[in-house]
Amino acid sequence: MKILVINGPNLNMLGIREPGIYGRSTYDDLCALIRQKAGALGVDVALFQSNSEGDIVTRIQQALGREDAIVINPAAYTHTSIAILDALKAVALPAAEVHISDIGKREAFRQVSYAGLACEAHFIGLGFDGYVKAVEYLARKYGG
Ligand code: CA2
Repeated sequence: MKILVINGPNLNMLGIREPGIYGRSTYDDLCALIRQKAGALGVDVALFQSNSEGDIVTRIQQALGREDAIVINPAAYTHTSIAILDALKAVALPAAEVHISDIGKREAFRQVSYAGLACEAHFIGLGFDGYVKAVEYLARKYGG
């Protein structure tokens, strides 16, 4: 099974600023954690991070025929991007939404998740463990 993990804008800055909200570990640490857990589950992972909405839409489209499921943290685009929602609906692959912080307990503008409407599972406020749980969920449900 192949899972695409998508991270949106500014998540490449993890560990560099705002450690109070997002922790001290870096984006490279996150990638290593996901690779290690996926390896243990016998799952192939592709890791993609972009600061650009269009590039995220394009990568979601490219998942058709390439990956079997998607884990996505669209970061700030969560709350604004109907284009990412439409791309997830268009490819219709099983998808899980992840947020490091608990967006339900933050500002009012973070209370809407457009991308989440196309996701069947949500791992919110669990830190990096949310990605591990999302990969586990998709591997258990859809893995060979
Ligand atoms: O909690 C999450 O995972 C978020 O998706 C993170 C986004 C935020 O806009 C969402 O509302 C919730 C922000 C990612 C920015 O990451 C940074 C990392 C280090 C320093 C500054 C920002």
